[in-house]
Amino acid sequence: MMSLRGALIGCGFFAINQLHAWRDAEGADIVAICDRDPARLNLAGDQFGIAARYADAEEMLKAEKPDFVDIATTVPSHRPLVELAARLGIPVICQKPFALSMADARSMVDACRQAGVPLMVHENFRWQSAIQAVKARLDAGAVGKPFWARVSFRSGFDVFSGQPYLAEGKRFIIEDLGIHILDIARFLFGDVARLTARTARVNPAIQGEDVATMLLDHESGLSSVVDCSYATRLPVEPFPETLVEIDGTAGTLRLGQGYRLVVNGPGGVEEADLSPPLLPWASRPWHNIQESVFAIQQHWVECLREGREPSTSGRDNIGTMALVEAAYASAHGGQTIEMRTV
Ligand code: NAD
Ligand code: 89V
Repeated sequence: MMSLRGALIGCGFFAINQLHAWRDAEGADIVAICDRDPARLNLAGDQFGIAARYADAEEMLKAEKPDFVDIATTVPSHRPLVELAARLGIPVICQKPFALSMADARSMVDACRQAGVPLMVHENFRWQSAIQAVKARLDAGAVGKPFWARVSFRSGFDVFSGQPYLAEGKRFIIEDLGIHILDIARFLFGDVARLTARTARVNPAIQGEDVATMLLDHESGLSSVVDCSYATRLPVEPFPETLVEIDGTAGTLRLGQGYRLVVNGPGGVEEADLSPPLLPWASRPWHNIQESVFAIQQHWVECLREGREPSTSGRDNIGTMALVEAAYASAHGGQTIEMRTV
């Protein structure tokens, strides 16, 4: 079968991971890249041997007519680029955070639906193999019916040196990182009826919040705590691990630091090491995220070929975006937010 011809927009910090993963993915190749910064464009083009290089996304998409486009830019450019892809009838992947507002997110989803164009948000954290393994245990009934959970990401890692824009926005941890952790909570425990949040800024050198604690009432009746921090100094730095605790009617599950899984269920105690593989191009501590980038991109290729909706389609991601908006509204006003109002 012919490989799908992909084009990528935005050759910055994170796109290098996406380009590595595209090289590994079966059934797709990146044939053209675009960045309005010529230095970044040429660095990526030379590293990955891609000759077709453009400063303008519309020019690239019209000239190359790719089978899909991967938008790896930061959020302000997402809506114009996704809507451009929809107008040109090109299936589109868009990085997280998907949109600046719920209105923008809905507009992009509508534009792609009306054009009949598949749309996936590059929401990769649920694709980490440890998280997939937790989901498989839950689906198999390993702890019975879950009634309480905690999904936690606490770190003191310096994310600002690689991504300086993270220090500059009025919003930080919920929008950039919490969005992943909230998505994991939705992936594991389903949609949410109401949410309450509190935030803090501990690091005085940044503009936004770097600590967030959220209480989610899921539609299933389960309560989960989703907590994130970039102000937490632990003896062994866990970046970028997401820890999970689940209590169910028939047992408990713990995904602890060091990717240690302990499940206490009706069949006894299972202990497993869920450390992710170190892909040949990956580097610690990012290998966990890098593995999930490969997994989500391979998933996209399979979905596109088979005409299936991706796990993190634009439609699905509206649910995660809504949790982010609700968290900011709750932290700002102090009240609990009913999700149907977001
Ligand atoms: P970056 O600023 O390093 O790179 C973005 C690049 O896009 C820049 O080179 C910029 O010149 C280019 N660009 C922007 N608008 C453009 C346009 N209209 N046309 C052509 N080029 C354009 O940003 P980054 O750190 O690589 O982040 C990109 C996205 O990836 C962000 O949304 C971020 O949240 C996300 N991200 C995701 C993860 C993850 O694990 N899922 C990790 C890091 C970053
Ligand atoms: O996943 C992300 O979006 C990254 C990081 C893990 C550093 O928060 O920005």
